[in-house]
Amino acid sequence: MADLKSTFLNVYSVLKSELLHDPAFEFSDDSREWVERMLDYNVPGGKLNRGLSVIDSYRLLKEGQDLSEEEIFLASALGWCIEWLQAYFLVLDDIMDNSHTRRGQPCWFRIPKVGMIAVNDGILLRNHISRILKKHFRGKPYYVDLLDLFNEVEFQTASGQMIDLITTLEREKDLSKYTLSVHRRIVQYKTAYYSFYLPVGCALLMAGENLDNHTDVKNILVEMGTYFQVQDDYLDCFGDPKTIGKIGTDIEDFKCSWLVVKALELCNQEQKKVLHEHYGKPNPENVAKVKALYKELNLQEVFADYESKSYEKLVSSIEAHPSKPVQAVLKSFLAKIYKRQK
Ligand code: DMA
Ligand code: MG
Ligand code: MG
Ligand code: MG
Repeated sequence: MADLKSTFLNVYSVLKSELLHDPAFEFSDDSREWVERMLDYNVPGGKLNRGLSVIDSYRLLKEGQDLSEEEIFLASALGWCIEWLQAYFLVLDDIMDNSHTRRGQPCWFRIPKVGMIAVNDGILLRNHISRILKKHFRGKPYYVDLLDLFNEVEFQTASGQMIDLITTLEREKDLSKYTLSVHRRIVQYKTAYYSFYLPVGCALLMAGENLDNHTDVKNILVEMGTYFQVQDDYLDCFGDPKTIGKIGTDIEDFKCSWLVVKALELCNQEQKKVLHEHYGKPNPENVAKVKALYKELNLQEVFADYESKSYEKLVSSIEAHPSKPVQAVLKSFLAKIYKRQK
């Protein structure tokens, strides 16, 4: 495992170096240094779960056959494309969410020299994906499907971000529209497709599969991604910032978080007043009031219950899948996130 990760990180260095010498642009020393610093700051510092799982999944689909060096390199390159996509969305997400920290360091746009240059850096990160795919996959029979998959998933993610953002519009603050079905729609689009379906979709394409034959796999992964984002919402309030590497802003930002949806379901009239008064305000006193209410409503226990039920449901839908290698892919993914603290 440690070995896989170091192989994976070596591929990062190769891809970075290729991008820094991309013949389509005449780099100056300054611009090359900027891009290198921007990449090192934003791309490789996360858990790398999404990226590594492309290699894992591909290996499982190959049912124990030894992978060639080329196969490992290509699966790693696709893994990195997902990490690049993630970096692109996060750089912009942190601006829009007015966040402070990410992966244990200030958000990229918070660096004084960076500021709104971060917007263009996000666009560059997005373009790097196409550059990597073109360089390494243009000759492959699945190249068109790969481009199509990345485009489709990017569109779904951006649309998810859009509904996340427009439900929190300042002028229209209205908690009554925060329901489980609204929450589900947001998280399915903003998180599940790119975090769960995309890595497995990449592995399936590399293995020569047609994605149209795998909608059942997609449905299970979208379910898993929904569970993953509920964990993210939970950790935003109850996680340890040192462990998760970011300070939560969902309460301040009036987000349609799983916690506020559950709180609205469980609260009495008086408690509802507290929510209406304090949710979505920037002061620490307001945030503290909301957190106290969450504790009063026992949301930690409600979450623990949701977590074990989701796990059981996922396991049974995975076990109902006809293919053993596909089951192995899905189980390995689930094991990585069950009861995660970060
Ligand atoms: C993140 O949702 C979704 C994308 C596409 C980046 P979020 O704002 O809850 O993420 P985080 O908690 O990491 O800021
Ligand atoms: Mg955010
Ligand atoms: Mg966000
Ligand atoms: Mg979050």
